[in-house]
Amino acid sequence: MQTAIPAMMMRGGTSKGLYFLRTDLPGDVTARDALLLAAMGSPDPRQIDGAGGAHPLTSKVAVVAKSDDAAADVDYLFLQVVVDKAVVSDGQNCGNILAGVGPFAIERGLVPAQDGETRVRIRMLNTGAMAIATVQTPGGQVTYDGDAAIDGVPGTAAPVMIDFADVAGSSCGALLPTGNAVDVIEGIAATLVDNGMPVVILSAAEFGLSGDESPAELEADNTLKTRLEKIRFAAGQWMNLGDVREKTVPKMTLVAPPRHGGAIGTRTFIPHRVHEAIGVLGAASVAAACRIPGSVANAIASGSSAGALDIEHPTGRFTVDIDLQQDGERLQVNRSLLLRTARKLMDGHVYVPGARTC
Ligand code: NQM
Repeated sequence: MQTAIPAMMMRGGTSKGLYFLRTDLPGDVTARDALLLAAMGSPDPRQIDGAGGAHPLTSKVAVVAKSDDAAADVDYLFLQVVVDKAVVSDGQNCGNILAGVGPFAIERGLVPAQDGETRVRIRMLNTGAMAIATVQTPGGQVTYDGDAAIDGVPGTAAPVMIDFADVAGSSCGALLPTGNAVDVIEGIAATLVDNGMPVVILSAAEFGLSGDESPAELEADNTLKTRLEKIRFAAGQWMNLGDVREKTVPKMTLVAPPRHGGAIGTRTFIPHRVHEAIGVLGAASVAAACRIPGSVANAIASGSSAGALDIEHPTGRFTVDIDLQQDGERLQVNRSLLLRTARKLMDGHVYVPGARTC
């Protein structure tokens, strides 16, 4: 016997996952996680018996509900379903999957669509921070067609603008959790930053790399991975994240001078596979670091000191419009604005083995 659970599969930005209404999932977290593991086909490196795509970027879940917070329309909980372990983690947020939350919420009737575009105020439960997504809704219907292009996704689609007002320090308590623009860990200069995603920024040159290596080349470098993991464990403690051995944060971003006209080159370990592009909030954190005097990224970045920054990544660029102000010692990120697209891929039921018990 199988149990059918209503679900929508969407591409959100450069990621893909299943979107659920909270009311369609068990309230008990252990039962919910068991169901999600079965739905995605984890643990299994190929996720052959489920809907997951055998990579962290395609093994993601959004749980969406009407919000009881007057400042938000909907609540969004992001869950990372680990591909090869029986682990479901709420320990990080995901800005790419966030791009599909507005369209999904409108399609499921949680938010009324306007004629033209609809602003959806989203409370991101992983961190408590807010985002506003602007969804294209001509004639009061969500449209996925459009001419917005984002690197890492073929073709074009309708734009989803995402505006983050208050994400700095949302996981670590401060934009710079140690209070320093640079710390030295395992003999390597590192910037520990959280503008929505905890990220450790390191110069690729410190590891003898150009920063232009492919994800596959970096993933094949076991010595590099061992060194980065040692730095990550130490950085996790310094960033108020505790023991991060089983966590997917902090992300490890190697930076290098730009090669394609952008502000900075990046390669990001998330944290064990290398991102084919860069995460949304990961990019927002790197962009903030580019503007922080004395940081590892600031020393390498080129370009203007205000407005939009192009973060280069393995499949193109990611533009983040960032407003960071320094008031004496205090650094304040007023907003991080960026463009994503999303597309509904499937709407129906996902089937999991067995009868539903709760
Ligand atoms: O940083 C991958 C992704 C992400 C996260 C990861 C993300 C973000 O690209 O906001 O989007 O870093 O695990 O989906």
